[in-house]
Amino acid sequence: RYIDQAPQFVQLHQPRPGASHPELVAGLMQTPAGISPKFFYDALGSRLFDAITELPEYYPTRTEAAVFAQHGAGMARHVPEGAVLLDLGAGSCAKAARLFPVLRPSAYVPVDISVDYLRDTLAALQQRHPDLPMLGLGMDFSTLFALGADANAWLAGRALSQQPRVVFYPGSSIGNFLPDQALALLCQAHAVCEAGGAGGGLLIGVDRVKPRDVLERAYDDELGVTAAFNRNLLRHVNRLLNADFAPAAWQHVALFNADESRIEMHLQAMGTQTVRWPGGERTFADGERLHTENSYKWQPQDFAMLLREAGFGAPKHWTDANGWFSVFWAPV
Ligand code: AVJ
Repeated sequence: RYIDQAPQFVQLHQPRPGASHPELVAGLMQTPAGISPKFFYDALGSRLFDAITELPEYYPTRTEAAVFAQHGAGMARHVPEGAVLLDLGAGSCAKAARLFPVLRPSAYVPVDISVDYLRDTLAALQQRHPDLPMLGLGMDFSTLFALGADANAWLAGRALSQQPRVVFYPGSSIGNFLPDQALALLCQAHAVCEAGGAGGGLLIGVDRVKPRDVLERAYDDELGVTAAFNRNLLRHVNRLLNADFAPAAWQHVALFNADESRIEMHLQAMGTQTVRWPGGERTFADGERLHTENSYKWQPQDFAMLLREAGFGAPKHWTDANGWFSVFWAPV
């Protein structure tokens, strides 16, 4: 067969150079300063993240894959076939693609903020699955309710509105959110599932509390890929704001904050650093830190409670032999 089929694609929102970025500037002006981790994912940042997942120290991706490999059959007894599969933070779309044979989705709707990267990976995936309707959504899914009009019209046009909806949120990306924000996002995911046919739910990967040295090594690898990923944020900010961060003058810091149960990543100024952009500037003292990411590590019983609070039914739970990473199925 000769097929030249492009997936449908809706670009709802993307951080653009030249636009004003009040949220970004406000974070830079605060003390301590902070930048949202969503700004990691320009085209290079998405690729650096993919490289991180190959590192020996970065256990989450391969541990989660092992949980899916070992318990896939058990999961398939709960997760409905023929669902509309919504993939949050799809990135390379590889994890969802591995579920296609098991879940036989009726449509695939990946959502990612890194629009250009998603467009490329999705086009390749559509070639391999020419009969599976695919709709890419380029958006920041912390505003998931915006799934609304575009996606709903697209589903209605294919008579898929009444299929069950499975929200797939792997990789412990939920860890980027403060517990309150995580709850808000799960509530939105619940609303999205509830709007579809019966049997839907949320399939989500969550990283767990474990010994500090394992955690800190995973976020400060020997090759320095995570350090490059962290500093690349400054290159992205330079482009977005027309700012003049010198990435080489910032040291990568990753530490486990046990009180908050989260890995924190920071960039620490080596020497006094003044950063300028049209309309503003900020001076950082030697050793001052810019907070770039939280990655929460959950206890499974606490996460199960969060799912119930968000409105889901009693969750199913699978883990690996070490109890390092959990996958939950939370039915609507
Ligand atoms: C994509 C948010 C799950 O927190 O482990 C990896 C991002 N940051 N190494 C994580 C990340 C540094 C990752 N998430």
